[in-house]
Amino acid sequence: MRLALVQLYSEEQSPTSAPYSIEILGGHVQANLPDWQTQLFILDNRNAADVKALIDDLIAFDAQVIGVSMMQGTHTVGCELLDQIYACTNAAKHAPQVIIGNTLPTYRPDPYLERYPELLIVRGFGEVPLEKALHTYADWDAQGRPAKGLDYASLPGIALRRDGTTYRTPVAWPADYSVPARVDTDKYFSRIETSRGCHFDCCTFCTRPPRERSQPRWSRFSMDPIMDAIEKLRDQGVTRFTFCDEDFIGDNPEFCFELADRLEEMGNMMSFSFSTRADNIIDLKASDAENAQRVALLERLRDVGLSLLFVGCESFCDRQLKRFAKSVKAYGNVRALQVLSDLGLSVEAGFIMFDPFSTLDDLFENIANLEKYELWKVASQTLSRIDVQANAPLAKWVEREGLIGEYDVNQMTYAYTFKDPVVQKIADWCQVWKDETDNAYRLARNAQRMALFNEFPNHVMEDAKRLNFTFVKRVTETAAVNLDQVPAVIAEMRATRHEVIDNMHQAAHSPRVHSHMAERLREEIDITSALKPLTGRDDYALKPAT
Ligand code: B12
Ligand code: SF4
Repeated sequence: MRLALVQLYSEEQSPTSAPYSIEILGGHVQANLPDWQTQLFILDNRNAADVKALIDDLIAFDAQVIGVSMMQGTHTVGCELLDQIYACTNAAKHAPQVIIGNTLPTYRPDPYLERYPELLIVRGFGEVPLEKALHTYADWDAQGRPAKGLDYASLPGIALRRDGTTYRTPVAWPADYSVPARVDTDKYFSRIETSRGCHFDCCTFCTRPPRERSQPRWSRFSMDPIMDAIEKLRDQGVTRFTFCDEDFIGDNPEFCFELADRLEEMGNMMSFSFSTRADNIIDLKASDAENAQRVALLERLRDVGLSLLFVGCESFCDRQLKRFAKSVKAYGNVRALQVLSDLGLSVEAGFIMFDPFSTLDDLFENIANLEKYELWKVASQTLSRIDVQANAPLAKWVEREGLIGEYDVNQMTYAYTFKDPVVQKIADWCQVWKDETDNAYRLARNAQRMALFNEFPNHVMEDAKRLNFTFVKRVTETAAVNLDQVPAVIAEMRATRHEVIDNMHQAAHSPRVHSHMAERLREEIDITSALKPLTGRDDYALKPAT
């Protein structure tokens, strides 16, 4: 039996971002269904010719089941692929069963089921539903080749369409971690997980996996398969990886202490990063003893290879944090970043300047804190606006306030207008500036992340961050007094930014990043520079002044 798993990419994902959804599913099938031969395929829509080439590969492999992973940004390329798969195989007596999963079909299955009625959709975690679907397929196959449109309705974690009605079953949590089947550890930056879900489960802008009331918010995998996955990477010569858990520390730091012990026993020479929230570093509501334990954990992890932390701060303004329901205060975010700095750990802080309800006072508060504590140096970006994602509580709120705009099927987000018209103008100016500079910024930032901030010209990113922060600060200060003076400020800033952009390009080219990955970043620069010229737009004065 043959299973093909395809990972789709869009411009949003770095070309070095691992095809981890299919790596983990491939690993799971290999471990649990030895009768199935699994092959992993990549379709990167930066190269239009790939769809035809992939169809040829799939036909040559003669897959009985084709699984396609459709994360945000991949709707268009995904439909192109599905159209071609069905066009090629519909006439066949035994067409392959196509299964799609990941964010887009999980939250919005109907458009896909309407267009492709024989499709099976997996909602949320894929391990259990895919395994059961393959069992079901194989059982039917044993009784003679299966007919089209098998009935998978009793499987967990799926959506399918019968007689014009969509049926959904509850998401299925995997029993344990499956050691991923890696595609190419030289080309892609490897990911590992220790848990699924998020025990905080509170933020209004976040789309969490669909879950029943009776289901857990967060669950930790067991230690052994995680260590197996790490050892396998080490044996392949990998020196850096990231734990991509949504909530790595979760509500059992004890596990992380044990993980540190196991890494030490292994004689770990690899460095790693992970993401967490500020209150998992310092919780202002907790006792000193509890906080001392948090710091001790970070020290322990640092000593066994932790080099970089992503902290989801999101804001340094209490009113905005309340809107985001982060249940963290601005000062809590600041303290957490100070603690990490004292520990000598590199940090990137998630930060979102604009949301639909931002006021000028909110912007000034964020700007003041970014400046006072020099947080602009660690903020991932200071020009960003929040994504209003389908199915997130924020989307309903924005809709209720009459601010919601068009739905983007690719990104699974809604356009929106800002409640305050001056903030709208500032956010639009920042967006134009970001569009012009973001290509270089994202490439260099990805390179810096992959280097885990070591052996990388970090001063280049600091210059870029200073430039962006100065931009948003000056535009906000000027707009608050006189909107008409903003275009002159922008023109002045544009005249000074070339060197910073050139340096980012050079940094992303840096051979110090990682030879193969740097090569792929170079390709990305060449492709995207051709598509989107970095400079040359002159419409600042026109755009937000309506
Ligand atoms: C690495 C990462 C990124 C990277 C790479 C993106 C990628 N997906 O490769 C980058 C930095 C580009 C990124 C960007 C963004 N990200 Co991100 N990212 C992650 C992160 C940390 C890890 C992803 C991962 O490897 N997950 C683990 C794997 C195993 O899960 P999975 O891919 O979902 O696969 C499982 C299922 O979906 C399913 N499945 C998937 N494919 C298939 C296929 C088949 C056939 C089947 C049967 C099943 C199946 O089975 C898999 C195993 O259970 C997650 C957090 C997390 N832990 O998930 C956030 C996360 C996915 N990101 C998120 C968001 C919001 C974003 C951004 C929108 C942020 C922003 N505002 O810019 C952008 C979107 C950019 C885009 N258009 O893609 C959200 C998504 C929320 C949602 N809507 O579901 C997450 C969950 C974080 C969060 N809680 O907010 N991200
Ligand atoms: S944003 Fe992070 S902390 Fe908040 S609910 Fe989502 S995963 Fe959890």
